[in-house]
Amino acid sequence: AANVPAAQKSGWTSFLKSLASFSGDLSGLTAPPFILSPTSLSEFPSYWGEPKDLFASIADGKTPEDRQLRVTKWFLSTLSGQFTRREKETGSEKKPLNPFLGEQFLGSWDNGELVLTVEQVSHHPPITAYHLENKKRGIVFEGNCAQKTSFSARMISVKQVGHGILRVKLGDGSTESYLVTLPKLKIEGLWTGKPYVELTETSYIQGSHGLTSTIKYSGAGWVTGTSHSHTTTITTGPGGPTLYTITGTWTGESRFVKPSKEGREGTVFLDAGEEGMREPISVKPVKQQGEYESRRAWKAVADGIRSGDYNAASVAKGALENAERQRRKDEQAAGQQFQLRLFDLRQNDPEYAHLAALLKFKPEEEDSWILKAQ
Ligand code: 0T9
Repeated sequence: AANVPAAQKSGWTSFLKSLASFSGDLSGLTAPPFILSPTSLSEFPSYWGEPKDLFASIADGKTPEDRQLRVTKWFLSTLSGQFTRREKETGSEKKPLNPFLGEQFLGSWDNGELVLTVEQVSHHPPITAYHLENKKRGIVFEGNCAQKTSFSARMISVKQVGHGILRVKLGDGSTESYLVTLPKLKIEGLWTGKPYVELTETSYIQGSHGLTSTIKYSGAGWVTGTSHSHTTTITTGPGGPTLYTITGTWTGESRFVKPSKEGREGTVFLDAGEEGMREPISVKPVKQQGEYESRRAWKAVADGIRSGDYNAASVAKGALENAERQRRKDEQAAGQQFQLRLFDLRQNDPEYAHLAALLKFKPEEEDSWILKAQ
């Protein structure tokens, strides 16, 4: 484990051992300091908004097919922010802070043209709800995200539980919607102390007009293969005739290949590596934040991690966690339940049922609900 600081080698080994005998929710495991991130998982939905111009331009699509291409392009362009940038910036993936129940992350882009609202709606297991809206362009992306993790063959496998629904208001006043399912991921590089993410299997984007994007992920294998690759097809429904095939990497260039219509073959669909295509979210200074806002609540912990004062970080984290446990106890004693502040839980959402049926997708029980912003 060449990348593990000498003093933390035994801590890392015992962390890996604890992983081997653990599955489900990793958030509670104690990891050695060098692998801790000062950022809470509640901030991660901001990756959906970073390619803000591609998100806004979905509304410029003239036909269902044009909009399906635009939604697919926006989706692919979020992936390098979601899955490789942290590793690139800090040398490895790190363990994010585990959001407390009711934790909020609020921010915007372009002076409030695009607004993100996030609330942690469950602590155990961790579930995050988000709402991203460009009011001017009439586009909303809303969803929830949880993870199921297991450990096998030297890596962590993560199934993302949850989905998003994108809605776009059309010129005639009607609304088109898109179900966005989430890829599975593997966390590799654990034994060398330099964890990184690779995506696997397939995710989908199902439009209410019937078109389907199928995104197949692959990585570097033993012998062949390029990291962070995908092949995406756009078909008239699941398994239907192919209109477009796009292949490349979700960190760099993707091109149209055969079969694709309209002489697009060979042309560039997206360069996800293009500078300036993703902009980080703007968040109020901590001093102006509300008491449930992530960066304010975690400030002492994050400061400790950033400055290497792990003792201060762990004392602050303990204090936050104790206060949370006490809140739950108080609620229980008063016969109350924690009330969400920003989202409502909706079961049996008809729009979701409709899109899932188009995709011939049988949602699991835990994924059959959605959270809507209040
Ligand atoms: C939704 C994303 C998700 C969250 C993270 C698995 C993971 C927590 C969930 C799925 C976002 O839209 C996309 C990106 C990265 C995912 C994280 C990567 C990761 O390692 C963590 C897990 C919980 C760990 O921290 C594992 C332990 C750690 C030592 C490995 C670095």
